[in-house]
Amino acid sequence: MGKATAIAHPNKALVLYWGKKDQEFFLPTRSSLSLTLEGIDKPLDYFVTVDASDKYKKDIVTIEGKRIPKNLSDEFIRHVNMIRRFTGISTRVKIDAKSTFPIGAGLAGSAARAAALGKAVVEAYEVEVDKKTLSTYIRVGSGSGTRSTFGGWVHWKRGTRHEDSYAEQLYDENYWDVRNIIAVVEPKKKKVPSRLGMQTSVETCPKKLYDFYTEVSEQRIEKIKEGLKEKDFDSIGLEYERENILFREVCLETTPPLNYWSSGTHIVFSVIKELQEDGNSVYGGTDAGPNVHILTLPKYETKVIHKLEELKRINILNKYIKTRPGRGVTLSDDHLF
Ligand code: 2P0
Repeated sequence: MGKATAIAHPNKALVLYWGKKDQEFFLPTRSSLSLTLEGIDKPLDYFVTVDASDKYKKDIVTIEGKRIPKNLSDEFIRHVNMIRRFTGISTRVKIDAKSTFPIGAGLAGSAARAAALGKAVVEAYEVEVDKKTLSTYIRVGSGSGTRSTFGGWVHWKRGTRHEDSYAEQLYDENYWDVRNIIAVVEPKKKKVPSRLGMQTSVETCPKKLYDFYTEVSEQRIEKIKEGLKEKDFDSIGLEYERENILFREVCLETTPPLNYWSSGTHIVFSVIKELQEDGNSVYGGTDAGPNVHILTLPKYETKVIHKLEELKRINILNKYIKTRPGRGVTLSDDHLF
């Protein structure tokens, strides 16, 4: 038993996770594929330190040394309790976390948090697990977190039970220098949290549409895998946009409708269309929020930034965050306490 610190990054799904078939183990209804992200000008890191010791009579959770609301600390503890179930270790822990994510950027960070927490707990408990198993331990903290186990391009296979719903790295962060520029749009109102939103979609989206959404993920992943192999950026971009349209339809056909977009989102997409019409390889997608993740290549970056600067000047955009393929979860000697 000891102290361990892990650093993790968020990821952006190109084929999305939106629904669970098991609420306890976070088994998804479909497979997904993502790119782990690292900040270019500023870090996008989530740090978690875990100290496991018999000296703690109960679990303690803080963020930057401060107490946090019970619902948030319960999230951390629920995740640790799941890992206790898998490892048979019951030692109490003290946890502190720190994020360098920009405030109000709509990067919920739940994926990075779960990845850092899962890795730090396993290390503090001195349990030896391979990365595939680690990804399953992370998944039970936050579904999307399983993909942040690895750097670069990652496939989360939906599987049928806890052991076979895991993440697998397709290509690491050095395979291909692409850009994901996050256009941070002013939200019109607070969004429905992903966990609740996706469950509502599973329960209320017309079955035919949701079944199609589930089934199409495998062929979409295959197409993106082919595109990655050939480094065919436009074929990946087209699948990404198609996926985004379908995700939006699933959200809007949910009852009550989940309209995550705001007027700024529509404007960013029209700017992306203009850039495409001018022959630039620039593609957009969203998460469960109004921000647009613009996937492009370094050679188009200046043009994209120029357009986003214009949108900032007229207050359509709050800011933008430049990211590139990032590393998977790693350990650090720099403990938070
Ligand atoms: C994704 N999202 O694939 C999708 C796209 C949001 C939209 O995974 O309940 O925070 O912790 O498993 O992982 C966000 O959901 O939900 C998410 P839980 P999570 O990235």
